[in-house]
Amino acid sequence: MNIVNVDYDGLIPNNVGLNSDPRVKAALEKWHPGYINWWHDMGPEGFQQAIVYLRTAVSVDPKGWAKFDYVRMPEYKWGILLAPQVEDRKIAFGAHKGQPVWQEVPGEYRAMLRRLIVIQGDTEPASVEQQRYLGKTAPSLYDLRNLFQVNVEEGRHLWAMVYLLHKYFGAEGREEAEELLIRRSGDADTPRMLGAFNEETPDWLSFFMFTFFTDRDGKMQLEALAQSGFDPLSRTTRFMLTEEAHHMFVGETGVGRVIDRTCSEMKKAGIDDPNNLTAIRKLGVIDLPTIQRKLNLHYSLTLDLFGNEISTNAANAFHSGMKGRFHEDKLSDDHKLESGHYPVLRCLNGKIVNEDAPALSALNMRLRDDYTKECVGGVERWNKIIEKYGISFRLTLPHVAFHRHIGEFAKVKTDPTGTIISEAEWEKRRDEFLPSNSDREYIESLMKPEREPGKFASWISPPKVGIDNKPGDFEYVKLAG
Ligand code: BYC
Repeated sequence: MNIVNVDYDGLIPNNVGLNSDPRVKAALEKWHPGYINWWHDMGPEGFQQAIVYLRTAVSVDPKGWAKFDYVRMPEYKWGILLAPQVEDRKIAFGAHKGQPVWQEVPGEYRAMLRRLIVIQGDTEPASVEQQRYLGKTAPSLYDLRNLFQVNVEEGRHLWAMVYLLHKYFGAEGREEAEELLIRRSGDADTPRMLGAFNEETPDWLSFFMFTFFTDRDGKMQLEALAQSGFDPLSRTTRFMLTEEAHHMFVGETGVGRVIDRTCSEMKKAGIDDPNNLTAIRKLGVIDLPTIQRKLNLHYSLTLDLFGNEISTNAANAFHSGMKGRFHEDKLSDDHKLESGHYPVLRCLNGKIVNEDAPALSALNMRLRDDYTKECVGGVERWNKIIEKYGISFRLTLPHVAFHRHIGEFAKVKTDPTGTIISEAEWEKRRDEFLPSNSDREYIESLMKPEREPGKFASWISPPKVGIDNKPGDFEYVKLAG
């Protein structure tokens, strides 16, 4: 088997030698029709026949792993791809540090590992479900194509987790794989597992915020799983990270292009005051305060995905060698964390205070801090766009205590600066902090599809370069009929 090149002949492209693993091959082939049914039912609505210029992974060689071509989405080649095995790899952290990595599931960690894989797997189809109506209002064919690229790759990430379940978890794994096709984002009876994946993605600004903020949680979690001492999980997630980078690019440049259009139209119209919403909205662009409110919403929803600040689950996952820290291999401590502390923001006696917690229990917090650092970088790049136009407005991340549903701060209400406020004040000021109904209605009024190659909706600037270096008027999606 050539690990770098993918076997493309069968139903399921792969570099895991499926042909010589008849049990897993048969199980996956049995799962396949259910997946295709799910894609037809819950995938992008109204575009199953469209021909889309998509990237497909054909190798795991970092120098050239993808090819671009026109594909009908249900015919996309969803494959199983693991990054090459690192010879003599050792467990890098936790109680088993220094021992060879596991190629099979260690019995005592089976339940924990299964839970991590199932949670990871559950988020992938959830995001496709959340985004399924967006195609109808895409601001350009370029953006439509990017949406579909993200969607098919989230589908592939589901395959990645389902492979692990089928290969390593026997009958239980098969059951979990079935369940992954049954839960539905936002469903009252069978919701997706994590909160943010049951929220709506009602418009394109939300989509861009989601791919900036929530896909970045995906990146951080995948980075932590890529450190895993269970080698197949490490290799799977390492390759997933290659694809994930584009999703965050779509988010960051998407929000950046919205900001750019707003600022340039304000300048053209001679409007300096970013809070003059009436005048700005007449220009058919999204005002900066509304962008800030959307940012507040998506950042706070995503912070919930890091779990509780103090978590024995997280401590156990680390101690067992199943889930590491961000860039574990680049950190220079003992990688065991049996002693030592980490500062954790807590809510004690109605006050937000910084308290040292045992480092092992504070791992969710630590990953969340690493995440926030990356978010700050992106927000600063957005601010540079605003500065370029000389408009006096700065986007900021809200305080981590703001609008939380999981962890320390779920029990209090704060404003975006982290000042604790009463329920009554929260109710009164909510629309200052988070998108209001009128913000939503306004944004919705802008969501008119633009289907002509090279044209863009009024509220978003064109990208600087095309996908795969294609020219500005390239027909990224050939619509059926
Ligand atoms: N919603 O001990 P705790 C992505 C539950 S995104 C609902 O703090 P832990 C993507 C928790 O399950 C990345 N429930 O939990 C992005 C636990 O319940 P049980 C997805 C929540 O384990 C965009 C209880 O509360 N991958 O890839 O330390 C598009 C106690 O909590 C939530 C992963 O998350 C919540 N937000 O931390 C597509 C990696 N938070 O078991 C894809 C795998 C906590 O006591 N998951 N709970 O009933 C994990 O590592 C961890 O499970 C979590 C939670 C970080 C999620």
